[in-house]
Amino acid sequence: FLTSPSDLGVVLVGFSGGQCKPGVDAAPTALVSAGILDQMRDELGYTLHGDESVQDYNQLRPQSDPDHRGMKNPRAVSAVTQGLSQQVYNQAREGRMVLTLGGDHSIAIGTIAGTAKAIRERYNGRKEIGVIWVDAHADINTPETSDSGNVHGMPVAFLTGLAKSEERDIFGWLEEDQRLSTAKLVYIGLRDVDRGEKKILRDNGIKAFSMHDIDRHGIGRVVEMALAHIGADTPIHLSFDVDALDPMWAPSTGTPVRGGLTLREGDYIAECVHETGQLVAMDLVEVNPSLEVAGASETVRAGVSLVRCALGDTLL
Ligand code: Z70
Ligand code: MN
Ligand code: MN
Ligand code: MN
Repeated sequence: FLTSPSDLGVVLVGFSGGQCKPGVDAAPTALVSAGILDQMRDELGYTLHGDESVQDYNQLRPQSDPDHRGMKNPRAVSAVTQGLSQQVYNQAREGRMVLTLGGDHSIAIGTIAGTAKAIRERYNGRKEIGVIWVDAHADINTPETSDSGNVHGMPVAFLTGLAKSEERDIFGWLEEDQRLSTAKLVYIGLRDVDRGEKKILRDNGIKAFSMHDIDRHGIGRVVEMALAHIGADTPIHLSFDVDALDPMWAPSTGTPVRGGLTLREGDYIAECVHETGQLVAMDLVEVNPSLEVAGASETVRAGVSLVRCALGDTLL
């Protein structure tokens, strides 16, 4: 595939403005301290690119940021994700795999916008990315359907154009070549989806595998069906919210929901995506080491494991 197999662009995003709980901005530092980048370099053999010091994106606050259409911190999240889209695009444009460590899931507005644009350019507009969104939540609220106003519950709506904005400084910067087709999106792990989101998923025929589907078919069949939906000729952006895992393995996250994936099921998804050879970018988000502190190191370890699996760690 047209991604240099050994070059990894690293983007570390200490940002928590897409939701209300502080601490998720400390995740990149915790993951790096746990050795995630050293392992990529020394064990998986990647050459790393990008700034390995964690950027404090919480500093990037506009002077005044009142709620807009119910969204909290709209200009801050918009500014951070706009910058990120350029940062990820710059890495992907060089043919590198891009690994982004968040941060809350609002940052995917930037990362996916960046990959979407780079891949369209790489294939002269003849190819689009597919996204595998592994999460307990669908994160597809529009500002109008959202009860919380937290933008981390809306990234997929903005990326697909289901939510649009005329305000340049509130996601109005998103252009057509940075967007994702609803047909090229698939969810795995859903179990806490708002009513308005269920209607959006239904009305747009979006492919989604809930925990119920995993119970019925097993993780093996579900991943097979998810990859079949994306298609073998499609570059994949894997956006992995650690809360897809059961709180038993990932307790330190903002919105834990019981009845989730086992760590092995999460790792298996990541391994299968790696095996396709189609992976071009991965996000790992919503690790919050300041919540359920006793389980923080376990949550960080789970995150490291997911990234290792997606980037090509093999069992044998
Ligand atoms: C809810 C909302 C959400 C993550 C919570 C929750 C969204 N649907 N996403 N935790 N990662 O606020 O829109
Ligand atoms: Mn999420
Ligand atoms: Mn989630
Ligand atoms: Mn490999």
